[in-house]
Amino acid sequence: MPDNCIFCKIIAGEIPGNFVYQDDEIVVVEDIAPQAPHHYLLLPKKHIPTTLDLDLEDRELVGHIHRVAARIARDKGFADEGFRIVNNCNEGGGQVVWHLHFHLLGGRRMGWPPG
Ligand code: DGP
Repeated sequence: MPDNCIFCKIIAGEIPGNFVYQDDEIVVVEDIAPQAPHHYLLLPKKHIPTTLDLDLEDRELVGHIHRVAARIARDKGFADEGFRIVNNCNEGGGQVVWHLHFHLLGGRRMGWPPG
């Protein structure tokens, strides 16, 4: 685990996070700066810096993340109205934390195109 990775520290319980789900592969926490009434971060426990660093062996992990996102949207009651799953990749894509994560946003109408 890299010393300076804030998401690795949340996963390890070294800094606090509001966990809504976890299993052997991933954790889901509330985003510290929510951009929608529901805003969760889906984090693989494995440290992967960006989408560009995904290996063939991570195929199931990424699928699992999306299935868990759908389950959370259903469980929290905002699946039917619609939601968004976002991955920001690299600085130009809006990424500020270098540990792969997917945003799950819901509870309001989403605009398009995104900023
Ligand atoms: P991105 O721009 O895609 O790298 O998104 C990073 C997100 O991480 C951003 O929405 C804010 C969130 N975030 C940053 N620091 C923390 C933290 O310490 N705890 C939690 N829960 N979220 C954080």
